[in-house]
Amino acid sequence: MIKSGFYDSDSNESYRCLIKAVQKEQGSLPSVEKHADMLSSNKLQGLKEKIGELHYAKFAEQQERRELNKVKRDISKGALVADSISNLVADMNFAELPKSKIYKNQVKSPSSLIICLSDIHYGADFSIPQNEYNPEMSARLLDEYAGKLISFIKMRKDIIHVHVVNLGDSIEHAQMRQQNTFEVRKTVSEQVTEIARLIWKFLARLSEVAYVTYEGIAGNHDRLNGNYKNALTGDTASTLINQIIRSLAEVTDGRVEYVEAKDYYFTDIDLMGHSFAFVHGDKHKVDSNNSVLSKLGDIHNKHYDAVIAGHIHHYKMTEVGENRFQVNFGSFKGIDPYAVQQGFASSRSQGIIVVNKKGYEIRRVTL
Ligand SMILES: [Mn+2]
Repeated sequence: MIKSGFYDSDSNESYRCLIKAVQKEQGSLPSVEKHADMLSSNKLQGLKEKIGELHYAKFAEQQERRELNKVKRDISKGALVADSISNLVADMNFAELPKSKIYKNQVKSPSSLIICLSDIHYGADFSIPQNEYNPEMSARLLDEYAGKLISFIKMRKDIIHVHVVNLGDSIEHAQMRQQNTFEVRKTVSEQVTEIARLIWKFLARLSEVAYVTYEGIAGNHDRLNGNYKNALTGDTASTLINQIIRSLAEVTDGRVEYVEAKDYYFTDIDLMGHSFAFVHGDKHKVDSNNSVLSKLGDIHNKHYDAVIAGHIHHYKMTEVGENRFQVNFGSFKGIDPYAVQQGFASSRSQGIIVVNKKGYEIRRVTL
């Protein structure tokens, strides 16, 4: 009745019977079968309406959830970086750091040193007959590497400016490959903040004996989204690490200087008439394609002396032109279960380039 527009119609039983009696007299009352049909189709209609309402409610809820997730994502992106950095800075006891004596305006290096950090894979945790590796070892090896470099710089006496270039894969990540989740310790955010702190310590130690600049590019393990097809360009651990180092460099004024890499995945350094290009090695197959050096030169309109990469976890140097090289430096991680499975073996190593006006020398440093 309400649906037919009679809002104030009576609804008592006698009234209903009266209407029925009139309908029967007029012959407008439906047969028993038709009546059953009507009932079921009314029910069906009612059901459809209910489902429609539910659908709508669900849709509205989905919309709301989508909005909420977007807000959550936006907040967490900013909050993660901000939290990581503020916790790190709050925890840092700057008084404990070695005093830095050399500042930018004093720099006139007879020779310069490029120090590469590659494939630290912080967070990897495994023990196999051939090798073991874990976060504590990453810290120890970074310390050892710093010690070797400091002795070398002190011995040379002609190196004042040190350029540190991080070639990527600073973290192991946690969701990259299904099969490696059991060889991983710590969450991605812990991996990022802890390795940033260790890299900072490494830079601070070097700043005892040289003026230090730092820049870093991303490797395949640095992608925050494990699936490379869904990965946003630059959404990487190395972007976070760079931000942390930049913030620390700003508050410690002159100890270490942060330099923005040319790109998330590429950088280059011009030094005393020589030019060096740096990539991780996953996108540019430095180890197997000898034309990478000249191609990078074409893209960046520059004559590069050498291209330096990491990625393959072993040292490899190929002369691709007259005194021009394609180089892969080794890893901190060393041989891992994946390498064993693939039949590769290699030791831990990193690499440096000593540059002066007369030339340059690429060296492997064992760890
Ligand atoms: Mn790697």
